[in-house]
Order: sequence, then C-alpha cells, then structure tokens
Amino acid sequence: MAGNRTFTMIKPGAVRNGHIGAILAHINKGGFKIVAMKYTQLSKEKAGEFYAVHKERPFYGELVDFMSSGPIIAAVLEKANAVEDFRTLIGATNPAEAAEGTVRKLYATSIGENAVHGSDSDENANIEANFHFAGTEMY
Ligand code: FUP
Repeated sequence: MAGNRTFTMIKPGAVRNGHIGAILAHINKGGFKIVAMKYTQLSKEKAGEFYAVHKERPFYGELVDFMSSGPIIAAVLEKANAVEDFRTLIGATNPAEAAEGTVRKLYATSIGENAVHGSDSDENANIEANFHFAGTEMY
C-alpha cells in the first residue's frame, strides 16, 4: 500500500530567488497538508550525508556545495499516495524536461539547482523525515 507521507526541501536557489511562498501555496493547492516544517541551513557535512547515495556521481561535490550554500525549507507533507503525487507535482529532475505547470518548470533554473527535493520512495520519505525532524516535531 502506498504511504501517505513524503519529505521535501525548498532548495537554496529557490529560497534566494524569493519563491518560498509561491512553492508552499502550490503544495497546498496540490492537496498536501504540512505536518512538519523548518527554515534551516544544512552544513556541508549534513548535505553530504543526505545525498550520500550520489557520492560516486560527478555532480556530488557541486550538489553538496549548492545544498549547503544557504537556507532551505525542510518539510514533511501528508496526502494519500504522497510520494508519487508529489513527484508529479514537482516534475522531472531536469527542469528542461519538466511538464508545464510543475514546480520545477516554474521555479528551477537548472538540473543542479532544481528548486525542490521530493522523496523517491516511502522508505526514503521516512528516512529523510527522520533525518530532519524528531517525532515530536511532526504533527
Ligand atoms: P530527484 O529524485 O528528482 O531529486 O533526482 P536525483 O535523486 O536523481 O538527483 C538528486 C539531485 O542531484 C538533483 F536534485 C540535482 C542533482 N543532480 C545533478 O546535479 N545532476 C544530475 O545529472 C542529476 C542530479
């Protein structure tokens, strides 16, 4: 059975470009309830840990530098079929390939600076939510 929670980050580029409010409104209009949220900045070490699965990829260093370059919004979202529906809402990893009206099509500037993160499985949603939030911070 598909889970009902996913984890997202509004990445430093979208925060710098003033898109926090528009992206949160888009998420709410998409039917997601915010069950946890914080405005925070990842250290290089924490960003490296979060993206450890990409350690061997050529873009890993740039990804870690970018994700620790400024504040982010981290949030846990709730909706039926949350992981899949949120990935539909945000669009393809590369904004050039993202569907019209998706968050990445509207607010991302490149594949590396692609506005938002969305978990890719229920298992990772749970791991990522717990990476950023204590159980008592999720409502
Ligand atoms: P997604 O699940 O859509 O966030 O995409 P991935 O897990 O494949 O990639 C994670 C992050 O790595 C992306 F958000 C941006 C970065 N990335 C690149 O910079 N270049 C690439 O070719 C692929 C990913």
